Amino acid sequence: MDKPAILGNTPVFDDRLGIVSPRLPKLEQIQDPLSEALRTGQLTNHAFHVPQFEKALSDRLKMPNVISVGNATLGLILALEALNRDGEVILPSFTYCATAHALYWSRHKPVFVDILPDTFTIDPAAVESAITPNTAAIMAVHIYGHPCEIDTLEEISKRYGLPLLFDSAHAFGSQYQNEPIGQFGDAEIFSFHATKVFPVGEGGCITTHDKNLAEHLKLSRKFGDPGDENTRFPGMNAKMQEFNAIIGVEMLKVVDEHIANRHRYAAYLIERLGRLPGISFQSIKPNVFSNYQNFVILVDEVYFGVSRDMLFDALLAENILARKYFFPPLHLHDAYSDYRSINLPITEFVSKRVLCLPFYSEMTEKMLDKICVAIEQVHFHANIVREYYSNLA
Ligand code: T4K
Repeated sequence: MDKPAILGNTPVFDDRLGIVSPRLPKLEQIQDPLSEALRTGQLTNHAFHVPQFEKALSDRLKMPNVISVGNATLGLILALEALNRDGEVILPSFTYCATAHALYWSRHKPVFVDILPDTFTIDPAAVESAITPNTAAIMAVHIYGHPCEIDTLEEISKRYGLPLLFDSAHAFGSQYQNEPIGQFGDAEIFSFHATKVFPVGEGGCITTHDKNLAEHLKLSRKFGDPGDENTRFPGMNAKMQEFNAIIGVEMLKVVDEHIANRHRYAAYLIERLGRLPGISFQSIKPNVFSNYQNFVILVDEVYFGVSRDMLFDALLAENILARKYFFPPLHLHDAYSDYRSINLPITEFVSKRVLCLPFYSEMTEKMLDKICVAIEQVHFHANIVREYYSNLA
């Protein structure tokens, strides 16, 4: 087997392979509505395409209330504010910073808890142990598109009378027990960021069964103004733009095909990389359907031969830009330095080993093969790669 590029060989890819590569509509598919928006100057304030997109989302998610927002971070803040409850919110530390930062902006205090070792989603037992009289809500995250243990979380939320929110930023198109993600808890918040399975640029939406909550959210994303210029409360500007909704309407037509592709690519990678000692994967539970927002491997240095960080560098030398989502976990970020000493052993174990590989809605077999070859080469020459590292030290 060839030596890896980090030892001086030619990289497997000539050009840099990024972690994501959004598959967007072709210009001709959106030319008419785009031209119309440009001609009329109707660019925002829910003119035409945003309501049309919301209706299409509502049909797709089988949810009566879908409230589009400018991005998921704003959606999280609005949903947390709308609870109108002070205090602590229980959430995982193994997530993107936006989940916790939203608590800062809604003036809640984060309580970070551990995750499950197989799916990396929040551990319901840890949630229950963290509940105190100060708890205001639970915020769970469908990490990498894998739904949380929703039944157990909903049961806990009911038993303690606590609102349950889902950060569903990763999970558009995922399902739990054959029902679309978006149907659960008090509200779910999706991201349509360029890096997501369902990309529109910047964008997101909140889904809820609660009509009153939906009405409040519709007001709060638009300054608190129902349209008579008498604001009912100090809302913010969290509106989606028409351009993003135009893209969204087209993306909805292809998202299932994209997710089906991702399943095929994931099966290929699991079959091939699963042969390597020390490489394991996020478990996908039988009662869920993941959209495979990310494809992640866990690297066990003892069996694979090199650490996750060495593999990351070695892949970079091959022109493969993997990402360490989510390392460090949030309780080890400077922004949350008060939490540095909390004990989250599974979170720390996973985040030290996890590596997200480039993973797109459209990939060629050659691309997938080359990613595997790059990883296989590093494993095969692990001793020399380690030696290379110790010479650097
Ligand atoms: N909750 C969770 C659990 C989340 O993961 C996120 C966001 C949120 C909430 C908040 O959602 P939004 O408010 O964003 O709707 C990225 C994204 O910016 C962020 O949306 C995402 N999670 C997070 C996991 O990843 P970075 O800092 O890794 O992005 P960046 O700029 O390094 O881009 C990654 C790759 O994507 C690059 O290789 C290039 C490619 N890319 C990027 C952009 C911006 C494109 O191809 N097109 C683009 O427009 O954070």
